[in-house]
Amino acid sequence: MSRKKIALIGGGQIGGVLAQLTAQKELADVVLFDIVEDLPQGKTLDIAEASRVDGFDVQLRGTNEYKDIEGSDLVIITAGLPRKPGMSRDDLLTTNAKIMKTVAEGVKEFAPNSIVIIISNPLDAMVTLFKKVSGFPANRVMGQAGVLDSSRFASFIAWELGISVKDINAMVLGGHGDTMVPIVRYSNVNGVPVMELLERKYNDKAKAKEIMDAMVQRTKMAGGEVVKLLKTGSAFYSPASSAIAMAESILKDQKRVLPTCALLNGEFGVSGYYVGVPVVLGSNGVEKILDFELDAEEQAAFDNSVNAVKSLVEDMERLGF
Ligand code: TXD
Repeated sequence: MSRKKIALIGGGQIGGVLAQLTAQKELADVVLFDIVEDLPQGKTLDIAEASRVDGFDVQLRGTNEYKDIEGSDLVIITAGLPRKPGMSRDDLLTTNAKIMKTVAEGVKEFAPNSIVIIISNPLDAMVTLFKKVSGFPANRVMGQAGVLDSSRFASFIAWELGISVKDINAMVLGGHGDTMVPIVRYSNVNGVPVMELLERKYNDKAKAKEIMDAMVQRTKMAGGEVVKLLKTGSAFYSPASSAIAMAESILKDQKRVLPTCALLNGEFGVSGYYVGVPVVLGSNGVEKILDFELDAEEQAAFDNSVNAVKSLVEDMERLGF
């Protein structure tokens, strides 16, 4: 059996870590594409030269030409610019939409059978645009946000309880923005409800709620918290790890259930929009969306998040995309 092939479009901060993790896990051969000359070639050479130390046997190649992504099973897209001082949301939307359009055209031409995971921001709009331009079926176009947002939420819960993060189950649904919806009701430590543990820890229901509300708020603002510390860019280790978890489930047909930005067709009461929901990821990409009943408060928060996604998509259409 020949090795799988991953194309990484965008060789910046996240793209570099994606290449390294793919190699270290021996998931697939890697082609790292960027429009900046020599950058992807330099990064892949650097990573490849650690192959003896790390003990991996995959090929790594940097390129500035789309034809090199030919035959890719999976494509992960990070191409795009982060917001700079003085740039409006519309400015960023226009710039990144232009980039995403050219990327979608390149992927459509040279990797027409690939499964695609998009990471570029504004996420929900970029996934929508890629789908529109490529014409790929919905099961092959998805976005990464929920794995990261959920991992952040789980980390905060683990730190608060002083318990291994491995045993925390916490899920964040909705769009990738301030309106995302951490699902508190089902957060648990190997089945034990987190809220009950907090109530016992503080022996006070109101205090437990206050602590949970703060963790929910921190989860929603977690991207900004990292940006503020880094000053020159946004989070890149954790977004890369999150996309790799999705990639691994797809390439190895693990059928893991991961929160994924997927096109809804009636699930959670929504049709025709990309929103974060629990998804079974396997060799066919988005194989199934796991719909379940939200309570009134969760549904209201989810609908609010969907409205934010809708207005983002409308803004993009208004700008001509
Ligand atoms: O969870 C999530 N979805 C996210 C998303 C979490 C954090 C950051 N997220 C977004 O990912 C972020 O707002 C950006 O839109 C992307 C990529 O973040 P990264 O930190 O990797 O950005 P960089 O370092 O600026 O890298 C972007 C690269 C850079 O090397 C550019 O030269 C390249 O994109 N680029 C292009 N590549 C290919 N094709 C075109 N047209 C192109 N234009 C720029």
